[in-house]
Amino acid sequence: MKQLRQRWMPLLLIAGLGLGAASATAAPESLQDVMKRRGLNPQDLLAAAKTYVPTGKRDEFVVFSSGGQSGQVIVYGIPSMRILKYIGVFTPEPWQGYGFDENSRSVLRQGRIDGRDITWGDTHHPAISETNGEYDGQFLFINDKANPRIAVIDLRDFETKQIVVNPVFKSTHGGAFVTPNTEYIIDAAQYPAPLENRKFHPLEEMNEKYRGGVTYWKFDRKAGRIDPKQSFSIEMPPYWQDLSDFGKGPSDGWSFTNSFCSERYVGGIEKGRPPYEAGCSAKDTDYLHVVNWKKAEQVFKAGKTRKINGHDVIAMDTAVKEGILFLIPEPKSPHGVDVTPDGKFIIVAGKLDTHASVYSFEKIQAAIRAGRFESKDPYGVPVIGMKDALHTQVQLGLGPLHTQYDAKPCVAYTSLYVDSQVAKWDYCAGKVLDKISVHYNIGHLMTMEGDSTKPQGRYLVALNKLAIDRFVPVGPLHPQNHQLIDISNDKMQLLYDMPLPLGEPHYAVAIAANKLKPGVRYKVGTDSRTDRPHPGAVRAGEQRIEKKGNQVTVYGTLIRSHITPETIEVDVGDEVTIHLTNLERAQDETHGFTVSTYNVHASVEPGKTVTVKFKADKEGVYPYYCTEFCSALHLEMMGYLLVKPKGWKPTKVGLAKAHYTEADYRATLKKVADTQAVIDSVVGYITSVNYKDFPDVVAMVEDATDQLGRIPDAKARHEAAAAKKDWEQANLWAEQVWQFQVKAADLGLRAKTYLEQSGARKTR
Ligand code: K7E
Ligand code: CUA
Repeated sequence: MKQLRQRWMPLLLIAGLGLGAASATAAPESLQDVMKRRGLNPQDLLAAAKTYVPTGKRDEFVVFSSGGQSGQVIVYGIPSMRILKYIGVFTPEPWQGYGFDENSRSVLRQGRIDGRDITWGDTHHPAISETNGEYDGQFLFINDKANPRIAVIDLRDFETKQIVVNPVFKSTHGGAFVTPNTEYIIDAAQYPAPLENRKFHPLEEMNEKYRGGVTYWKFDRKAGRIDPKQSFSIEMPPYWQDLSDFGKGPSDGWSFTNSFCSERYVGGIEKGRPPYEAGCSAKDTDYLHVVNWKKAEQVFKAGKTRKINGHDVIAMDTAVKEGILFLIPEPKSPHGVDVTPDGKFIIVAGKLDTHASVYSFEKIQAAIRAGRFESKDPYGVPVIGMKDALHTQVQLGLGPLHTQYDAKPCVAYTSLYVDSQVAKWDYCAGKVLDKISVHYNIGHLMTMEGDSTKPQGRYLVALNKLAIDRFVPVGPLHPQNHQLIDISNDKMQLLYDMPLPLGEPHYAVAIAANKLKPGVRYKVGTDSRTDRPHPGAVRAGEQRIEKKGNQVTVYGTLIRSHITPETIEVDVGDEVTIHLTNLERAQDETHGFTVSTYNVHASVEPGKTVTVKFKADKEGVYPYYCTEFCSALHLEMMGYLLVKPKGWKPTKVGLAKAHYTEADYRATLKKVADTQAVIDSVVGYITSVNYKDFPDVVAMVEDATDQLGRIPDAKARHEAAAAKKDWEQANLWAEQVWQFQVKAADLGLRAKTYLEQSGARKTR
């Protein structure tokens, strides 16, 4: 430190800083100093201490947030609110190669509608797979409202594996929510439309020809995919179905979907009619749809369905006849419907009502069993009286939307959109416990594992629609604002504001971090989008280029810091397919791959095989290279695609020579010997401790051994060249030996650091 100060002193003097100033700033600030300088109060410090995660430490919870209009999923940690990842889902994501390599493009292609690529999504509700009602950390689902689709993300590698298109709806909103054992994922329609594809009916036929409904997507957990053939929908009246939730515990086997605009109002301000917003909120109540999905499943399996667009739909009259579908009035223009963790109650909040309504599952069942219905709706669906189904109603404030649950029994949190508040209340006793203001206009809110049977409490995130004055201005489009709130005490405490600049995240789910067990590498040669061996995978030494007619297929590999092959020669007009396998085993040793101006990109994590494909329709010379800074020689990890014009003949043979001398060769040998000494000392250290207890280190050691194993061949070549006094060849092959050493040493040093930081113990 003293030495450093002495070295910098002349510079400080030149910069015009006197000695006095230098020594004043050199004294470390105390906590009091920092508080004073930054204007922080003790409450701020407490909040900071509750969210700060020191370097080397990790978050307790992981959040999967909808990426809104970005069509992606945002992953961040709690309590730090640090962003960990964006997962490409409905939208191409270049870093992950999503949409720029063939394997991920095949996932995006599943999301085509009417033969059209749809490369954006309006993501709303993520859901984590559950086992016995608890989050199991295996899969994540998320819906696209605009283009009615659901995606499956595997949490073993955080990659999107499947997109399914809803066959009967034109927009969906009430998904994704899962059954307690993830047999089904629900998605409900939003805006009614004719169910038959490409069928026109005028708005005047809204009541007769337009329909809503609910889809139950069957999830095959073993395959890790939705099975569309085992999935079905229930036709519903053209009320605008909205959010949904599945029952659990006593209410397992049932699902709940609310609705708005049960007026079935048709606007048309152009024709002098009052607008949708007026007509759709005229009545005091809308309908909660109560569905016996276990019975619906039997009806579907018994074949009592109608095929619409090739998909099984249980018709409304069948649903009524079989006792599958019931309605209950709910006040007014409701939004959220959330089943309590014990499965006994269903809480509905009406946007235009100040109450939250707590429906009792037991009372609903009693009414159904007794055949006690107050009426039928225009489609013959039995309507249970509101008072026959209500447990209680609690006045919370203006614009209640969504409800989440605490670890403490009976405690719920409801977002108040108009009041910009979160209300903490007791749904058993029916009273408000606390309120906190948020900034501003909260939509969803989320507690830790809050959709499961075992909410973890602790923290709540308010997903606010407006950020207005919270952040440094960045133009008229503001970031979103996720506010972290401590709910572990009686009074809620606001801890942190996080700007999210990637679309409007409608909803988010949080899981205990220790439940996630993602892998760090693939089995060599895996197609990560199908989880199967990739047919284009090769091992070291099997690389080749095949040409059949105008089809050129490259079977290549990637390993620090080398792309095999280094040259790809094709004729203009050839169709080029490049399969690339990353042979690395070391953690985080990802290589990227792109070819200049052909709009392809791949992210090739350890063990993965990825394919890029393009038509070489422009003659010329196109460098390809690795796009991840993967080693000291990353910039050299490149090659050339040569696209030769028609009828091209070589005119010059052999490459330019650099003319190295014997002295150069001797100098390189010296460098090789010095590097070997470094390697020997690192190897000495690693083998002196229990490194075999650390799988990550074992992987690095394997990779390093691979690199060292390639030295004897290069060594034989430089020695043979030296014997013939071909100093050019001798020097270059000696350089190659050094390249292998450098890569091995890099791995060895990383392994050593890892072991030292992980407290490895001496074994000899
Ligand atoms: Cu924006 Cu759940 Cu789609 Cu409410 S939804 S806010
Ligand atoms: Cu591989 Cu850079």
